[in-house]
Amino acid sequence: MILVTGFQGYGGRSANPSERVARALDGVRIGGAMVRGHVLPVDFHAMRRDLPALIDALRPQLIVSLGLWPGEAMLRIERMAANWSWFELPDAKGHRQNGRVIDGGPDGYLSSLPADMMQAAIRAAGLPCRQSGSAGTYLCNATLYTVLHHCASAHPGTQAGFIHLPYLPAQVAELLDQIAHEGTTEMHQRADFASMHLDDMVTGLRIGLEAAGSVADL
Ligand code: PCA
Repeated sequence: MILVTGFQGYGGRSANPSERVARALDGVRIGGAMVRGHVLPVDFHAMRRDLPALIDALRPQLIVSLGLWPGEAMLRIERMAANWSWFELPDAKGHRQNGRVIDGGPDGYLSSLPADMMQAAIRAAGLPCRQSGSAGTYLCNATLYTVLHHCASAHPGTQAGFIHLPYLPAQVAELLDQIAHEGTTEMHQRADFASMHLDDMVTGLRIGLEAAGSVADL
């Protein structure tokens, strides 16, 4: 089975595309495997506690976690996770993790997804996709680190990684209204207005999972 995780909304945003995509992919069949979509709260301690337990319970062959990266213009496959958090925003419980994701863990992990293949397949379908060398210092990086750390010790055969998503178009429309209403920032000061339609995100993810699944031999 394939585990796809998404996050609830955070930072005052009405929605999180990663939640919508994880729900849309739940129950989809990729190769011989079924996708299980799971939505996590934006809560550092809950993620650290619940995600390894979920992986132990489901024993997926492939894990792709998803999150929003405001301003990103395309599907963005993360290549690495750092054992460092610097939460600019408090999480849903008001916690700001500033320091290690896991005390005593290695400084970093590389994603075990076949990122080049996934990127090529997604682009061949006419959808924009790139790779990135940093998942940031907020909960998405902590999530990727936690998954890779857990798989390294408990599930060494599991392929795991993270894909950041752009805003949904409706979120940018809302943001534009909000900025105009506040009247404190000029449009040209902002660089976070890129968006992608939900259907394109879901199609891109499905194609990426098919490419990864062919390597994982699902
Ligand atoms: N994006 C945040 C955390 C939750 C989400 O969807 C991040 O990039 O860390």
